[in-house]
Amino acid sequence: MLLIPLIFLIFLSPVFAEQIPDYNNPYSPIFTDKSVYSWTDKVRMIINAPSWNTDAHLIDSIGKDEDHQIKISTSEHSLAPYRFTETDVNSGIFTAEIILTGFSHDVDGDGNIDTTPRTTGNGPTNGFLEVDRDSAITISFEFADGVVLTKSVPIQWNIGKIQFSEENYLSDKTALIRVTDSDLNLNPESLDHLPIQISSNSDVSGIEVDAIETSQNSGEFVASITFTQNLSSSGNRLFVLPGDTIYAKYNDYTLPKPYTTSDNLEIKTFANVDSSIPILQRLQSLPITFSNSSGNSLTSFSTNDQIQIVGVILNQQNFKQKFVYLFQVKDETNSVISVSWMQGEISENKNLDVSQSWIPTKSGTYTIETYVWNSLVNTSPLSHSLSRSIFVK
Ligand SMILES: [Ca+2]
Ligand SMILES: [Ca+2]
Ligand SMILES: [Ca+2]
Ligand SMILES: [Ca+2]
Repeated sequence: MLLIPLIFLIFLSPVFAEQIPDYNNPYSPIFTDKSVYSWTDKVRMIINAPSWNTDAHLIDSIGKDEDHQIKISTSEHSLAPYRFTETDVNSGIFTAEIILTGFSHDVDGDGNIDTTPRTTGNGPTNGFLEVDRDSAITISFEFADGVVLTKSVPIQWNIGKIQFSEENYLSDKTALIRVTDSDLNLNPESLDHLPIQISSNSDVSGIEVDAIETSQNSGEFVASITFTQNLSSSGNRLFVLPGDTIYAKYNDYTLPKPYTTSDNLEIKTFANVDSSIPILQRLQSLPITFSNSSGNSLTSFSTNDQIQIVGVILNQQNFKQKFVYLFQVKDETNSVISVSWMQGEISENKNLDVSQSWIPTKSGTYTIETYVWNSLVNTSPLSHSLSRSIFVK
């Protein structure tokens, strides 16, 4: 409670240093801590009324007497008289707060109403006021006989926002998801919760995580998740394979016009997850060997013999890896005379033999090169390329 008047004093001091009340012109020394409120916000109000500081040694209060009452109202409901109290014995600045209680509404689509609308209280801090979605609250104070000061502030719902803390994650990192929807700050005096659905390409049903409001009255909700490549999704742990896109979403049932109160909108976002292993180290490629059609090792080569070129790749990661293995044969002039490839997937912690046959038609020296890529489209190498030369008789 001590902090609030201080904030207002900082806010007010430049305004009132110069301003002189002129009751014949619009003069409204009533201030609110926000220019727009959501339906269940806390509203902090201040009225500058030095002439109501009747005792320089006592905390004065205003608004409670019938002739000069303060009224806080919407078109449907009102709190009156409502008492404001002086911030200090001799400040002439009066404050109060109320909590908006919205109207009966189901904010998460589970069929149950999540609000407790009520209008009660007489100030300075015990007030609750029912409000509609697109309305306004008006604070009025009969400052002097026949002089009524008023201030109106709109009340609106908002379309929520959701985002991951990064666009790209490595698979060993933690991801934060943040939702901003002040309409879901249902209780401005406690931390509210918001369930968020998270999924990945490899786990489309995914997980539901509990996002918690960052402070009692922030309307911002945060959850964190970790990734796993070899366990199933559970709690805040999501099964994700490197290369996946991950998705986060919730349904906003508190939408501004032109939506109606029965509409809802899926608020969603995505990010990418890549392996924490550098791409060139994801697979290991062993030196190629040669064999004949019966599988026996070849040490010399003749024209028109079928040569089986055999490579081995190793996946020491704890998740399966897609790959393209490409063979390329070049002659003495460095011209490519044969290219072939195979595409596949290698399981975690497994070796895989890959082979390709080639029949040389001319004698000479040939160079056989092999490449291991992630795909034929992006062609990022997953291991170093290898080459080996042979002489064909
Ligand atoms: Ca006083
Ligand atoms: Ca509900
Ligand atoms: Ca809250
Ligand atoms: Ca909303």
